[in-house]
Amino acid sequence: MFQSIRKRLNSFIGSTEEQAEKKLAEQQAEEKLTEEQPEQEPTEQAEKEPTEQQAEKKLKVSKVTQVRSALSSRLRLSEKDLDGILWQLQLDLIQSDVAVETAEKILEELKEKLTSQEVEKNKLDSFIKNSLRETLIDILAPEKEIKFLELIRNSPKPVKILFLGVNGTGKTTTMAKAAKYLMDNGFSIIFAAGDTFRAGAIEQLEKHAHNLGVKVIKHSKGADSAAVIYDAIEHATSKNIDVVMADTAGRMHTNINLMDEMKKVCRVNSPDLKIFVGDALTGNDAVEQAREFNKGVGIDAVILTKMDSDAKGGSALSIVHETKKPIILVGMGQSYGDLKEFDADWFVDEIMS
Ligand SMILES: Nc1nc2c(ncn2[C@@H]2O[C@H](COP(=O)(O)OP(=O)(O)OP(=O)(O)O)[C@@H](O)[C@H]2O)c(=O)[nH]1
Ligand SMILES: [Mg+2]
Repeated sequence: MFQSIRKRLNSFIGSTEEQAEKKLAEQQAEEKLTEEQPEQEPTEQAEKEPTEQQAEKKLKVSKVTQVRSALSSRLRLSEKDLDGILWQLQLDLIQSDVAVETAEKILEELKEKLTSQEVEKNKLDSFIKNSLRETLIDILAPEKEIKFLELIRNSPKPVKILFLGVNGTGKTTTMAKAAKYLMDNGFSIIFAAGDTFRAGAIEQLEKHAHNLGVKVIKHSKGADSAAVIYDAIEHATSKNIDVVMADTAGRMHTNINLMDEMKKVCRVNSPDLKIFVGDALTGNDAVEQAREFNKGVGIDAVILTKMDSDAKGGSALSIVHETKKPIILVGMGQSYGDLKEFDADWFVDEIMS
C-alpha cells in the first residue's frame, strides 16, 4: 500500500538532509579558512616571541575555533539550496497521483517551513521530517471535519445517507460495510435500493442485506430512484430506524440525464449526508469526479475505496485539497470489516514510514 509515494517522500528527506550537510561542511570549511589565515602569515613579532608565548597564543586560537565550530553546527537552508530537490519532489508527487495544484501547494508550504529557521545539525532529520509531516497534515485539513460515528450519534433520526459516484467505485460494497460498522456500534439500519438502473443492482444489494440482516426497501428495475428512497425514509421514520442508507446507480458526471436524476433524488429526500465514493486507484480521475459531483449536487464527504491495493497513495491528498471535503472512511479490502474511519495522522504515518 502506498509504496510509490512513501519511497519518494523518503528520497526527498534523504536528499534534503544530504544537501543540508553539504552546506554545513562548506560553511565550516570557509570559517576554518578565515581562522587559519593569521597562523599562516606569522608576523615578525611572533617570530621573535619565545616559544612559551607562542604556545599560549595557539591555545587561545584553538579555543576560539572550538566556539566558532559550535556556532557553525547550525545552518539555515535557502530557497536556492532546495530548488532542485523540490523540483524533483514535484515530479515524484505527480507520478504518485497527487494533482498538480496539490503538489504545488505542498512545495510552497514545504519551502516556507524549511527555510524559515536555523537548525542545529543534530536536529536536521527531525526538522525535515516534521516540516514535511505538518505540510501533509495541513493539506489533508478539510473545510469542516466530520467524524462519521459521532455525526450519526448526534444527528436527529433517521439519518439519511446517500452514496454516489461513478460506476464500479465501490458504492454498494461500501454501503454494506458502513452498515455493519454502524450496527456494531448499536445503530439500526435500513437500505434503499436506489440503483434502479443497472441490471442485477437490486439483487446485489439484497444479498448484502441478507448477509447483514438488514431490511431493504425496493421497487422494480427502472423505477424512480427518488421514490424508492422516499419510501425507505417513511419506513424508517415509522419504525424508529436510526439510519437510512441509499444506494444509487453509478453514473458519469457527464451524463446529464443521470445527474438530473441525482438532483431529483436530493431535492425529494434532502439527505443529511451525501457521500461521494471514489476509487483511490483512479487517482486524478477520482478528484475530477468528486469536483464535478460537488458542483452538480453538492457533496458533504468522501469515502475512498480500494486503498488496500493503491500502490501510489496520492489520491487522498488531492481529493481533500481540491474539494475541501473531508474523507470520512476508507475502504481497505473486500470484506465487511475492511472499512476504517479516516485519520490524517494515520495516513501521514503510513506514507512517511
Ligand atoms: N480491494 C478492494 N476492493 C473493493 C473495495 N471496495 C469495493 N471493492 C470492490 O470493487 C468492486 C465494485 O464494487 P461495487 O460495490 O459493486 O461498486 P459500485 O460503485 O456499487 O458499482 P456500480 O453499482 O456498478 O456503480 C467489487 O468487486 C468490490 O468488492 C475496497 O476497499 N478494496
Ligand atoms: Mg452499486
